[in-house]
Amino acid sequence: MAFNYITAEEAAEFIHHNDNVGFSGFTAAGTPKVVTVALAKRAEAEHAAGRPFKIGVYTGASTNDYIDGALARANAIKCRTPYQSNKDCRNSANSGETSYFDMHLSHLAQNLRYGFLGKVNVAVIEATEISDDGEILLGPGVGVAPTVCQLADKIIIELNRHDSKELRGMHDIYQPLDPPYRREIPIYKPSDRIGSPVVKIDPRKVVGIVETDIHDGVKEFAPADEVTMKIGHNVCEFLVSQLKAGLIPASFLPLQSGVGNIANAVLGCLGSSPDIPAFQMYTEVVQDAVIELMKGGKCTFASSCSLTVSDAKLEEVFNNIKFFHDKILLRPGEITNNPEVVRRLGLITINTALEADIFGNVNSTHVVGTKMMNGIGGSGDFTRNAYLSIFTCPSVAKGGKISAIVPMVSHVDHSEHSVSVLVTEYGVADLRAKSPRQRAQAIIENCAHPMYRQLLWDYLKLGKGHTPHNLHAAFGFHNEFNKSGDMALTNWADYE
Ligand code: 0RQ
Repeated sequence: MAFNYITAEEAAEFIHHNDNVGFSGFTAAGTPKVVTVALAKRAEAEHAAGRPFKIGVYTGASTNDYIDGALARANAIKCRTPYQSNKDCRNSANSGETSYFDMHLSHLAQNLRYGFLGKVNVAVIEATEISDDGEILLGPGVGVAPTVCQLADKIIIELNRHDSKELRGMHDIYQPLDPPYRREIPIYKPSDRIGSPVVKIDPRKVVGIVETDIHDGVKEFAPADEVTMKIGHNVCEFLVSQLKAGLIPASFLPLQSGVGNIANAVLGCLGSSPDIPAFQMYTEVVQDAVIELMKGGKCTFASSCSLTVSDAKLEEVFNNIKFFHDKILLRPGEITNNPEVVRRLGLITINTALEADIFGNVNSTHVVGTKMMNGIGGSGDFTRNAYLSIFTCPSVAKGGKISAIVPMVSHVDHSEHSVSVLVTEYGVADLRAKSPRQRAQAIIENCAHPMYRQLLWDYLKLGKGHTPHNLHAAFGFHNEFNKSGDMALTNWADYE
């Protein structure tokens, strides 16, 4: 079939007010880059003419400024899920302008298929290649692309000449059947290939192809600082102790690691530890540190939803494609984050908390209980089903005025039942087989910043019962921060 080659502006005309639009990619990797910018301009023009123009935005995870930034600034997002990390999109969610609903990443594809989120009208897909009979070779991020291609009436392709065709063979595209017909997902080790190297679509749905030549623009991470290095060492020492105690099999288990500076530093430390054996990863994001671990032989395989690596690292991967090609598989988020597979493979999961309470509940999303930061992302998919779920965070934020260890979290993403281990730069609290009082002791002693320890001990004295909370004082730290801007000034006498 001969496709229509069109401009981004022409492509944007296929998207109407109130449409739900699904996008390819995961983080910035493999995410469309020009149609949404044209769409944002169109929305601005419609608004200027006094007409409404907003769309629903469904993606694999966070995107790039071309989607979340451009559309949020144009006030063109009606609803948004499952995850974002863009300043303008965050502001739009926090002001209530955008209806953002924060969702486990593994749920999105099936919730779309079940019809829970309404009709998907249009899919905008970044492709490296498309064949006449509708086989799409995706770029370095998969996300929810196969599902939105299946569900949408219209498909717009951004054919990105920048992506290397060497990616062929690195994707593993598989969609499970829906209940009551679903079977097990036959992944028994991270490298098991179960699907197709391409997304197969009905070519008649393609309304146009827009050619681009733009890189993903993933930024390099900040070099690890003293705090992130200490967190990395603490995680590493803990895992070594577990190996020595026989609580992790000697051959080790596959790792999942979140994104960000802390995750990067933790991976770096695992890589340089002679006591950690070579391992595989079953994760959602391959970031720069994983490429380094592969080069050093420490990470032998990674199953991921994206190659979210800096431009220089991606270049390096393509320049050494013979080495990397059989060490990476890129799959849909529904598979990379699938609870069934996570539980079967026995993952060691490492994610980041904004705050944790002294009983082990974790808040990954809400600043002081109300303001959305990014979203739960894949952290819940992995944490709830892990062999060993670890959370890391610096003990304080904002120069010490915020303690990351609080009496009660101001929002719960991961409950005490799913969190096995908490790690800060001060140490490790192993929460397994501990009562709430014992957990509080471990967390205050090992993880809290010294300047907050006495305040936390004093809080415990105010509580009663199995989980010794004092509901009057439980948000004392947060109340004090809202009042004076410094949690350290909390005075429990105010609550007696
Ligand atoms: O703010 O940048 O203004 O200084 O939060 O904190 O310590 O740099 O850590 O970048 O890893 O982000 C939880 C948000 C951590 C992230 C979160 C402030 C702090 C700083 C960032 P500044 P750090 P990170 C895989 C798994 C959920 C999704 C997930 C996240 C900023 O890891 O979104 O895990 N996780 N996905 O100063 C107020 C506190 C704070 C605080 C830190 N208690 N109160 N502000 N900050 N603690 C990925 C995917 O799903 C794709």
